[in-house]
Amino acid sequence: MKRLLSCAVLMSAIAFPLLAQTSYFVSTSGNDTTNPGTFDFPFRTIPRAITASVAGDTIYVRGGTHSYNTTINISKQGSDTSWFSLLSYPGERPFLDFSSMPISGSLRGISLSGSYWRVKGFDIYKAGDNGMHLRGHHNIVEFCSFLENNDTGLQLSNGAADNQIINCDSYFNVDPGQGNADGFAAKLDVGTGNYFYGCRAWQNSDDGYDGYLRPSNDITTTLENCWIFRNGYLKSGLPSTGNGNGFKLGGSDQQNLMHNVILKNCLAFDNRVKGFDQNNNKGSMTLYNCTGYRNGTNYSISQALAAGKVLTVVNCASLGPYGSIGAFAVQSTNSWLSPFFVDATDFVSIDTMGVRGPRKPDGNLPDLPFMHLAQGSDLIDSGTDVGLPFIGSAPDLGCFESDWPTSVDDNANVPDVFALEQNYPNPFNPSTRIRFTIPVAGLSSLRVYDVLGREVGVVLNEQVPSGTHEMDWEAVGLGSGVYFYKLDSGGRSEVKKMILLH
Ligand SMILES: [Ca+2]
Ligand SMILES: [Ca+2]
Ligand SMILES: [Ca+2]
Ligand SMILES: [Ca+2]
Repeated sequence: MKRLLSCAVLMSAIAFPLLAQTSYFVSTSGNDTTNPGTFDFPFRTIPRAITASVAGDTIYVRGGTHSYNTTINISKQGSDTSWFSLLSYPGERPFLDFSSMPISGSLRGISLSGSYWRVKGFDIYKAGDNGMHLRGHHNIVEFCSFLENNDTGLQLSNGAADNQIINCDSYFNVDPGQGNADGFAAKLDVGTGNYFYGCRAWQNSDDGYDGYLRPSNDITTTLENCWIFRNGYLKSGLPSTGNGNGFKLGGSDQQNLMHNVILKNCLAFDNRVKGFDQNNNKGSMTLYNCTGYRNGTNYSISQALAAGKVLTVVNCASLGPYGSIGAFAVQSTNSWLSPFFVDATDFVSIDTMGVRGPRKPDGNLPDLPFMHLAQGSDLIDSGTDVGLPFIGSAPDLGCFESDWPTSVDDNANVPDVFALEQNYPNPFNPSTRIRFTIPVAGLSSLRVYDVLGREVGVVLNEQVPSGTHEMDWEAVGLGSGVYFYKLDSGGRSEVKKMILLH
C-alpha cells in the first residue's frame, strides 16, 4: 500500500527552482581551444571549465585518466544560494593522475581556496604534495579517493572552516621522510566547524587522521562513522618510520593548544601505534560509540586538559586491553567498565576481510560483519542514550548498532520488511521525497537531524498502517549541508543521509 500523506507540501515541489545555470563537460578527448565545453564538444581540462564557470554552474568530468603536471586551483567563491559543482559524470569515475608532478611542498593536486564548491567522484593520485589542500569554507568534498600522494591525502589548513568531507578514502600516502603524510588532516592553522563522515584512511605513512595544531586554538572538528586502520604501514605492508596513529586528536608541541573534537561511531584498528591518540591535546574530546581493536594501544588519552575542558567517553568498546584514559574523564558504559566482559565471541566477525573494499554505488561504506556485535553479546542494549539514533531498548556499545531482535520486540514471526529508502531527489532543494516500509502498524516517526545531532524537522509522528509509504518534506530555513533522517517504528529504527544544496 502506498499513500501520500502530505499533499500541500507536494504542491510546493512543483515550483522547484531551477538553480543550475550552465553545465560544462570535460573529457580526455576534448579541446580547450576550439570546443565550447558542451557534452558533444567538451573541454580537455578542468581548469578550462573552471575559468568558464560562474556560481550555480556544474562541471561534469568524464571517466578515464586525466593527467596533470600542475596544480588545479579552485578559487572562485560561490554562496549558500549559488554553489559551484565539480562532479564526475554519472556512472563514470575520472582518475586524476598527477604522477608526472615533481615532489615538492608547493605542488598540491587540487588547491581549493574557493567556497561553496561541491566536489564529488574523483580519484586523486600521486600529487607532488597533498592530493587536495583545502583552505576555503563551506565546501562539500564527497566520494573522492586520495591515493599515493607525496604528503597528506586531504589536508584542511590555512583557515579552512565549515567544510564537510563525506564518504572519502585516503590511502598509501607517503612523504619522503614518512613523518608527515596523513590520510586526512584538519591541522596546523585550520579553522573550525569541519566535519568528516563515512571516511576511511589506511596505510598512510604518518597518521590516519591528524588534528595537530600550530597556531590555531580552541577550534572544533567532528568525525562520524569513520574507519581508520593500518596507518604507520606502507603500501608494501612494511612499517613506516612515521607516527602510525589512527585518530590523532590534537597536539601542539609545548604550546597547550586546544582542539575540541567529537568522534561518533568511529572505528580504529590495526594502527601501528595508537588507535585514539590524545597527543597532548588540551581541548575537549568527546568519544561516543567508538571501537578500538588491535592497535598498538587502543585508547591513549590520559593527560590533563585545559581549565574548563572535558573528556567524555561513553558507549565505547575495546577488544583487547583498552589502554589508558585519565581519571578525570567522564565515562559511562564503556566495555572496559563493570559489568562488561569482552572477547571475540562478542562480535559477528573480527576478520578484516573487505574493509578496503568497494563502497556502495552512492558512496556509503560497505556493509560488513566486521566488529558488528553478535547476538547475545552483553554489549547490546547496554549503553547510555547520548542522543544518537539507536535500535532496541537502548544504544549498544561500540561503533555499529545491532538490530538483532530482542526480548522487548520479539517479532521473529513477522516478515522482515522494515526499510527506509534513499530520499529522492538527493541532493535536494528545497523538497525531497522519502519512502519507507514498516511490517506492523503503529506509532511511527520520521525526524530530520543536522550533523550535530540537533532535530531540525519532523516529517511524520503519528499512527501509520503497515506497508509502504511516501512522504514529501521541504527543508525550511535550513542551510546547505548534510542532514540525517531517522525512521522509528515498532522498536526499530534506521537512519539515512541526505544533502540539501541551495
Ligand atoms: Ca608525524
Ligand atoms: Ca601526522
Ligand atoms: Ca561479552
Ligand atoms: Ca541497541
